[in-house]
This record gives sequence, C-alpha cells and structure tokens, in this order.
Amino acid sequence: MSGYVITYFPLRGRAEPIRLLLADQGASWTEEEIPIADWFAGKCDIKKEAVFGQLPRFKDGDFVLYQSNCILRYLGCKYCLAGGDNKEKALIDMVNDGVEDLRLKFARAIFYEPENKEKYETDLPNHLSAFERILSQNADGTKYTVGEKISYADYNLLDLLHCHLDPFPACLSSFPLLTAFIDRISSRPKLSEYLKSEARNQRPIIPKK
Ligand code: GTS
Repeated sequence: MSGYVITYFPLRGRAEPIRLLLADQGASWTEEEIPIADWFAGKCDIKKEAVFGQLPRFKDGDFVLYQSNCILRYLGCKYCLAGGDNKEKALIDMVNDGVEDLRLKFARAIFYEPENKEKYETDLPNHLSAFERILSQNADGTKYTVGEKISYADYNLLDLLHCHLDPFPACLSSFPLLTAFIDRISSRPKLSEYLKSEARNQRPIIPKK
C-alpha cells in the first residue's frame, strides 16, 4: 500500500484531479469521507487541524498537505509529471493556473451564483479556446498541454473538461483538439478503469444543493 490518504467530502470536486493522477500512475489510496453536514455543524476536528480550515487534505504517510494544486504539484514532482527543465515546469504551472482560474469561474456559476449559469455558458468558448490553442501549439494537439509527457496539469484540465460536460454537454463541439484530448487521456488503461469505477461515478462533481 502506498500510504496515501485523501480526506475530502463525498464529491469529485477538488480531489478528483488528484485521484485521476494517482489512478493513472497505478497508485492506490484510501478515501476518508467527511459528511458535508457534519463539517458545517462543527462536528469535525479536522476543520481545526486544517491549515486553511478547508479540504482536501492529502497524506503521504506522515507527510500532510493541503491546497489541491499544491498536492497535484507534489505528486507531479514525485511521479516525474512536472516537467523536465525549468521552462517546462513553468509552462505546466502556467497551464495549471489557467485551469484553476476557470475552475473558480465554473464553481461560481454552477454552485454559488446559478443565476449566472447562462452568461457563463455564453462566455465559455472564450475560456475554452485558450486551452484549444495551448494544445494546438504542442505537437499539433496530438499529445499533452506541454511537452512529450503527461503532466499534473493535464489531469487537472481533464477533470475540468469532464466537469463542464456535465452541465454543458455540447460545450466542446467546436473544440476538436480538446475533444480528442479527453478521449486520448481518458482511454489510458488505468485511467479508463478508474473512470468507469462505481466509487468514482457515485460522487457528484459538486455538492447537491
Ligand atoms: N484553495 C483550496 C484548494 O484548492 O484546496 C480551496 C479548498 C476549498 O475551497 N475547499 C472547500 C471547503 O473545504 C470545499 S470545495 O470547494 O473543494 O468543494 N469548504 C468548507 C469550508 O469550511 O470552507
């Protein structure tokens, strides 16, 4: 056993890119699920322990980390999925920050301000076109966002695209490279097995209101 533990709510949410990376790398982990109602009722000591009072938390043995993007970067370094040289590392970081920016907009429109969902959908092609362009500039869109090897940012982007397809099933219809990216990455054998798993599919992408 790896000794990895993901502590999070029963959601895909911000833990999902971490799970995608681990699953694809053939690593196993334990899930520690925190019921959302208990958390908000102040019944969870872990809220006081959490560095920023939030989840996900990730444990690698005795080593404890918070902040989902930091966890992704840590695992990226550990599994050599964080770029070969400083420039590649920076480019992967840049893509990952772009994913984070769009993830925040998505969460706001879908969860916090659902009255803005339509406007978000109208603006969405502008945001997605940035990622389509990034793919087109690396091996004509036939590989990853950066370089020759999958990176932690690719798992994060894959999850963000999966999240979008749920409320906006046609959102990638004019983005052939993003569509092919999803198909290519999702069909990697270990990842494809995880994506089909019941554990994964029973978790909603965000909390139900
Ligand atoms: N920047 C943090 C990260 O990336 O890990 C944000 C973490 C965060 O916002 N966590 C939320 C949380 O713990 C849950 S979710 O947004 O990931 O679904 N909320 C509970 C609280 O008390 O703030």
